[in-house]
Amino acid sequence: MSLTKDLEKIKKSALAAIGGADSTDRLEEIKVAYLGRKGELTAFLKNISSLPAAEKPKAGKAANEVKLAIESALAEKSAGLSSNEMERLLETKALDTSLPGRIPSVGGRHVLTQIVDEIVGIFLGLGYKVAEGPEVELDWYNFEALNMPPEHPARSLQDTLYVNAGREAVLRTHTSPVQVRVMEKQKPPVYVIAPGRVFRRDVTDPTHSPMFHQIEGFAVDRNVNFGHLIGTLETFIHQLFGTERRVRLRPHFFPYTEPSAEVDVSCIACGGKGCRVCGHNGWLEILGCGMIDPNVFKNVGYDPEEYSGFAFGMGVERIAMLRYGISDIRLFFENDIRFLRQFT
Ligand code: 2U9
Repeated sequence: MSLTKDLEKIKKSALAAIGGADSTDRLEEIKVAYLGRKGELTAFLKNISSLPAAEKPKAGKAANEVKLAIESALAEKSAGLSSNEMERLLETKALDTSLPGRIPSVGGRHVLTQIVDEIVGIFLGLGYKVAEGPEVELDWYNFEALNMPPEHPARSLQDTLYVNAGREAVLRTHTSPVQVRVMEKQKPPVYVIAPGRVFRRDVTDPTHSPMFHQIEGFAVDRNVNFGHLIGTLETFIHQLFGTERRVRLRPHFFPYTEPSAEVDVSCIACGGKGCRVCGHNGWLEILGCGMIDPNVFKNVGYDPEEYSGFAFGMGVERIAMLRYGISDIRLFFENDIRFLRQFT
């Protein structure tokens, strides 16, 4: 009899407490007080095992009924409190669910990075490897090894930014030193592409910047000839600008290649008819190239009787300017988001 009374008391006080709870936190406290590990009802349930066997089933059943009643009262009250609390929050915190969300801004690769990646991708497809090297170079790698002796005009003070008073160290004026370093370390065959920043003592204007980007490439193997060079560059130009482009070479001079040539592509804006982009002559100059001078091979310990090779170089900004009709190189480096966003 007293067991039933005890149970009734627990149920009554639990339901009263639940009824009076004014927050979900309070409700949680009540749940622990009755149904938790040290809760009142839990203690009662534990006691059942010490009852005489005849009383156990009845007491167990009654206790379970009370447990179910408390649980359902808790659930009902909890649902009510939660929606009240949400309403209160909506009122007090003035959450405006009609306000449009902020669109996260997505970054993108710089237009020059995109061009470099594209060009490098084409040469990776042709079996070339990528090499990089230091931007501060020794005179040997930037000039001397490339067949540019001390009095050569290409290293005049106007062109080169020297790093120390003794002029042994320079900011590299091209990425060719990367290839000299590759040849020093590796025996042919080598097929390498070298992208990177280069520096020249130029006054900034719409087509000149003291820092710009180059991609150079070279191939050294047995029996490499000028035909391989032309075939490689034509394949590259067709992939970059489209197979409808024509390619022409004009003789030129570079200290590190012999023979040398400049390479033109039929105008990518007018197709060769003549327009403002190509200066009304139908062609755009985009590359320099040639067969690597035997003196360069001797400087890195390659036997020019055994090996031959070709090299080529291009300015990344120039290619981007032609492709997108950009008339001022400085736009690439000002980081004006309105300019950059056009290319992402
Ligand atoms: C080695 C031997 C030869 C790289 C070459 C050019 C021709 C070239 C210019 C294009 C526009 C530089 O950015 S630019 O001003 N480059 O015309 N570059 S052949 O010749 C090499 C390189 C490395 C060992």
